[in-house]
Amino acid sequence: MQPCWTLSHGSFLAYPVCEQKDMLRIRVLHGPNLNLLGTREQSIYGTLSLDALDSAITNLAEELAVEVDLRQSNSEGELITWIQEARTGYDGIIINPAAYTHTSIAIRDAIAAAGLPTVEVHLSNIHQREEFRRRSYIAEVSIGQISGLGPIGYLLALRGLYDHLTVSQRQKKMTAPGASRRAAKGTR
Ligand code: CA2
Repeated sequence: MQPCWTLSHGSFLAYPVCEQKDMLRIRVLHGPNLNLLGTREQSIYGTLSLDALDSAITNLAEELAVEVDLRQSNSEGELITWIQEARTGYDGIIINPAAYTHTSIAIRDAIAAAGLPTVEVHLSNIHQREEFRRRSYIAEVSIGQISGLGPIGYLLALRGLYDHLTVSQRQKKMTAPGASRRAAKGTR
């Protein structure tokens, strides 16, 4: 891993502050009842357990050199706290809010307030099921929604969010003062 450095007291001292400062950090949140994955309702939600799903997400994250923080809660308040906390230290959120998708203005407000690019994921196709599942309070505050593709949906969400974040980082660098001068000189 590349070390990264920070300058302290002008340029006299340089400390290694983290293994890789530019490493993206993504929080992955699973909502209520998703801890039961693989144990019941397999015809709708499949046979994969939550642990196996989290391992697949972790493996892809390692491949992309992204740090992921994976959490599940049955409590709306806990999910909201984790979204609020993500504001400091995280670059984006992947969330399957489960049934709160269709009811929680509070989760929607927390995502809007966090201001982080968020991808909404559903294992099942919420648009093909009961009428009440078609309404998502989360979609309007998300950069995208993946629904109906099963566990692969989380992996696509990670790839999509990674792409979104790296493109936006590249664009920020390009528009930063002096960027065109540095680009012309071939320096970073
Ligand atoms: O399809 C999805 O991922 C959902 O978010 C799952 C929620 C449902 O309320 C949403 O409409 C769509 C339900 C999660 C319940 O998960 C279970 C898993 C195994 C057994 C029982 C429930």
